[in-house]
Amino acid sequence: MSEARSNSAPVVDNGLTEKTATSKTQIEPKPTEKNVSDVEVIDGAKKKNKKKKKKTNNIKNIELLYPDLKFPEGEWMDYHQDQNLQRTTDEEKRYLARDQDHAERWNDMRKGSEIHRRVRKNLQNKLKPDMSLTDVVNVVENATRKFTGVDENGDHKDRPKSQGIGFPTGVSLNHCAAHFTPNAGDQTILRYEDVMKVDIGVQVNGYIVDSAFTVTFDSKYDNLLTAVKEATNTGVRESGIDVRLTDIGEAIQEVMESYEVELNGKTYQVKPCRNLCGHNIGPYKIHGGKSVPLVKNGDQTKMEEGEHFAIETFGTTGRGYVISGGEVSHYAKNEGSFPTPALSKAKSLLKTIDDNFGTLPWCRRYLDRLGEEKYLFALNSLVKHGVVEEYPPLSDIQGSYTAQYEHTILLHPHKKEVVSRGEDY
Ligand SMILES: [Co+2]
Repeated sequence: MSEARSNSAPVVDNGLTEKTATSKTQIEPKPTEKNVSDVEVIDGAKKKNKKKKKKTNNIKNIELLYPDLKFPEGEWMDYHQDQNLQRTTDEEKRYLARDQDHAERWNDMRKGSEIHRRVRKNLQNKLKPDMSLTDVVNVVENATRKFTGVDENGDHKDRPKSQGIGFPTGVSLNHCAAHFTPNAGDQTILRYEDVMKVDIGVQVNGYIVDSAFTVTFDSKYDNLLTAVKEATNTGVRESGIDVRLTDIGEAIQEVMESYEVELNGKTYQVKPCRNLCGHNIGPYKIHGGKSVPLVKNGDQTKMEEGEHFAIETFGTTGRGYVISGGEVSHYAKNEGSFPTPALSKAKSLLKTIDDNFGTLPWCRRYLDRLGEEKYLFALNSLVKHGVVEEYPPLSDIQGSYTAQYEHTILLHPHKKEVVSRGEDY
């Protein structure tokens, strides 16, 4: 998810990176017969062959695949900043002991990240032009529910907040940069020429892994994607304990703006979306209060030991500034205590929200599947009273193209861990 900011107040986040020269989030269109899917029947043509069956069985509670419940570590990176050098040398042992205090939390983050990698790989194997966005998000979310064991038959189905989907799956197209997910009845189709940001969240005990990538079928967008991937990797590289947020933004901006993309005979310098930000993440809170800018903005706030950040960047061929608009799908309950809603429908809706999401973000589709009906009036009343916050889609100008990459990083005392890193990005 991303954090958008008006002139004063930070709002949303987003970002990602790349590991190997071969990693590719650009999806080659594949013939339908090769798209044997694991969880979802995409186009109704269900194939009952052995290959499909085998794959299907791989999407199950991930605890069955890691019986010792120790999940793989992410990519380790040294702190290269001057003030962090001693952290990798003489004081390392002391720091390691301190790090052990958070061992369970790190393991939860690694579990969420391993699920994230598997969920996105499963999706990448299935994506093709002419899928509906509803099918795209169902592939992601059904796999997430299975891997976390909160699906209808899962081991953790009675504790919906213990783990599962971290926030609504973003599938924002073209000039829309963030916070689009289909509502019921949405007919939007993914086209060959689209640029789709896929933003996926997985949470374990409230620790949210927030990581996103961009999908294109047409290679004309390659430079745009490379610019953003490199900008996010730069943000990851520049992050560290005691590093000022403005300095990270400055480094991101420099890399992003060093790229150009030629589209339909016109050359664009890639611009960062200057009012979108990365963010730290708190337990059950996608936006922890600190914003990592994509430009030099003068924010002297520092990153701190033990914090957990989503480093995300957005590049655009538009004006580099997003505005909110369009039908809302994303919501989250605000923190704090509120008087019991007067409206009985609002009261029962709030109970559903408290029981299933707490302060995690959610979307209308999740209410639908919980059996809520005709809730829009009540929902809007909760929004009006400040109990629930709505997060509308965020878009640059019509006709522009935006891309996003995002990784979640952990600031351990001695090193940082790019916990969501995969072979793909
Ligand atoms: Co984010």
